[in-house]
Amino acid sequence: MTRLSNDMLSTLPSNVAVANYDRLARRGVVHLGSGAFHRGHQAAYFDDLMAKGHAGWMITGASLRSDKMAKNLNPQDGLFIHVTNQSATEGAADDVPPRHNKDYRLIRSLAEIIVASAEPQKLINALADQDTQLITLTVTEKGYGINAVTGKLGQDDVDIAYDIENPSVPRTTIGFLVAGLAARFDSGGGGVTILSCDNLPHNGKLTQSAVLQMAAFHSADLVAWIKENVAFPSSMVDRIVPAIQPEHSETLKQDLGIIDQGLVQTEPFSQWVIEDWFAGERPALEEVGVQFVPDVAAWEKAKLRLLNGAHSALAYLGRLAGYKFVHQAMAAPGMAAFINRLWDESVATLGEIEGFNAPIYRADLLNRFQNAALEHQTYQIAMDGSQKLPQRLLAPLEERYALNLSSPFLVAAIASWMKWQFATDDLGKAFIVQDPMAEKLSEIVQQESEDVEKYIRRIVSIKEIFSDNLSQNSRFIKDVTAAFEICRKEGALKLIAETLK
Ligand code: CS2
Repeated sequence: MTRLSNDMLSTLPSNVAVANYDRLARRGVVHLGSGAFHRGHQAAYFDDLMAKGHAGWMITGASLRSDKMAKNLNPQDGLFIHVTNQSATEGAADDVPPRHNKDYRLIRSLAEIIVASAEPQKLINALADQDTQLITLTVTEKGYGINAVTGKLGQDDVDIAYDIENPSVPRTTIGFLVAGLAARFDSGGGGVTILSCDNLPHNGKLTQSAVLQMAAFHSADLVAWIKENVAFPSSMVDRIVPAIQPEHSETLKQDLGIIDQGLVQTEPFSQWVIEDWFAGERPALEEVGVQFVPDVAAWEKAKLRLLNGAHSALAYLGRLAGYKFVHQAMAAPGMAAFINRLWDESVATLGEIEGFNAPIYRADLLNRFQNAALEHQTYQIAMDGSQKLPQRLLAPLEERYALNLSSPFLVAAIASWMKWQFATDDLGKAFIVQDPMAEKLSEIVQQESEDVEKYIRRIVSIKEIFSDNLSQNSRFIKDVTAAFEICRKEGALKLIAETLK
């Protein structure tokens, strides 16, 4: 069996769609964080764009530390298979095995992956290169080095502190961006756009703020140049891209007869809304389904609170109750009703959004969450909860308390995250809490597991997660303590049932 590469493309099965364009044309994009989401989302848009005749938007990818992606993709000349997977079981009788619709395509837009820790200068040069018009980022919520509450660059973070001291050999995303911009400034490389594609509110402003704070340690001239020459549009990205498991690669071998270590599988749905603020050349992404809008904030908020908020609820409640996949959690007793009620609470915090139809959006989300072919693991979504909770569940809750509205479903979802920190599910099975704050959270669990009230008080006093408005709100403390008690003593399914009563 052959591994995917340029040399074997003539033998690719005919059911794999391949777009034709010049891969040796300009590399217009540098992308930081070449994980599955980037390959399932942005890389597919640029593949479509170049297929439409807009040459020169090839991507140089980069991983900050790990060489895994480079080892997977570079021997394949950056090529990988992209599968969209949709279960098509509707109307089928119970005894008919589920049918899945799969569409295969080859993505050719990725040129290579640089490992920044091994070759920092190579990445800095790519960022500064005149050809680079757009720098895109998927570095996860924790990748911005900013304290979510104060908005300040986390100088107590060892890596950020290192980058301030060692600006020419940085370690962090923000350190590399600033080093790249400094080299661009020095070499007269011209304006550039830095486009965050992470699930954070105001992701463009956040990136700009982090970059300017870091640049201030270089020079005032650099800060002034960035203000003049670099655009930081916000964007809302949406596509469910579950992590690939070994069995998916095995299925690919059986289906197509090839080995692909860069395989990505995703759903048919995809959305990208970008604030129309560019420096340098703007790719004509509107021709391949991207929406350019004057202000993306309302879209980001709707997606974070509806899709991602429900995802986190499904992850904690569902996985605690023992469900491995999202579509299974959706079928748990009471879950679909719970999610609908959670949306009733969150949707009321959104206001009018032009072009956004909440009932249709919610109906689509239900279908997307029920897509059994995706095999999206609840555990994957549960990761990094401390970074996700504020924008997904805590912000709408805080706004609702301010209006004196009760929100039992948001509260129950938050309570299940508090129970998650005990690292044991309702069947008594232990798991690992993966979170940048795991150590601190686990210490609180160790010290206070016998005293529920103390436990809750200490958790809500974590300033990086909970605002003062919530931690000092006695109604919130009372509500969340009651929900947490049910979840701890009787499990997630009981909490769902009680909240629905
Ligand atoms: C998920 C997101 O893992 C998670 O936290 O909620 O990755 C989600 O699948 C995407 O935002 C969908 O666009």
